[in-house]
Amino acid sequence: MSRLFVFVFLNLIFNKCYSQNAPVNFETNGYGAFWNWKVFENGQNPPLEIVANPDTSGINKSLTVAKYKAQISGAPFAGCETKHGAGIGSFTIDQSNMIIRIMVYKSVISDVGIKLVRFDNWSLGEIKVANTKINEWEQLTFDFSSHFGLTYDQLVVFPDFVGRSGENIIYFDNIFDIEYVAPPEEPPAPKDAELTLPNVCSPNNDGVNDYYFPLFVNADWAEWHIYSRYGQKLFESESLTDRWDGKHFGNDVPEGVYFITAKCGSDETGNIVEKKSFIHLSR
Ligand SMILES: [Ca+2]
Ligand SMILES: [Ca+2]
Repeated sequence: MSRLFVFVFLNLIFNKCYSQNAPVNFETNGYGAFWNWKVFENGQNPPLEIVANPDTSGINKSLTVAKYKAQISGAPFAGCETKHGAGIGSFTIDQSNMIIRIMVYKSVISDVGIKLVRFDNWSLGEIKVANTKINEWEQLTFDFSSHFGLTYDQLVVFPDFVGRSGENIIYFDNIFDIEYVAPPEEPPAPKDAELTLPNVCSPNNDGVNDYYFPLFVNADWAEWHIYSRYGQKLFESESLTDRWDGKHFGNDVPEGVYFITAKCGSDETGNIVEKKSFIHLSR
């Protein structure tokens, strides 16, 4: 055996024994899915199952998660635990891991407990935090800063720390993971400009159709002209908000048919819409 090989081998052993195997994400290539989890104080103690994520639409989009069936006959402190020295490994609480996170998906609001246990079964007891949401993934945070410097080799999870009136299914995942930060929301896709040309105008001050104006939607610019049936330009505008009052040089134009040509566009999408229409003007 070469020295290098011995060195690498010992290094592997060392890292295996004295490091924290985290995050516990129950993925095929991650940690937790193939550990020897023991369920306790939970009636017949149905085993912890590793199942497909029941809801990938929320903050936990991973493939697999742990499923715990808290039994009606189980104690409030029913839970599951890793084997001493295996699974989670052996680790010391320091700055990097003193805030412990877990994601849970529950159908009821109840405490979740996390307990860390030393090789000789000594422990400071669990810290409990209740979920605030039901039927969606939520990340819970446990402050273990008062455990600073302590070394543990067992992880215990109490998924539903409460007296219960029925079986509660609890999914959990991503223990000892980093804080979940929601990705920034995507800005809405820009929309094309739209143009509608009404075909009536009745400038008689009765409050109905007294002004003529094209209807612009999502437009950044516009250009529109109104002509008489003889081709005389009576009104022109480069505004999205102008209105024609049916006058030309201050005088009412006669009733009859007029023409409008209009175009508008969106700077964001680059589209341009161009339309022509009749206007039936009456008073
Ligand atoms: Ca997972
Ligand atoms: Ca009118």
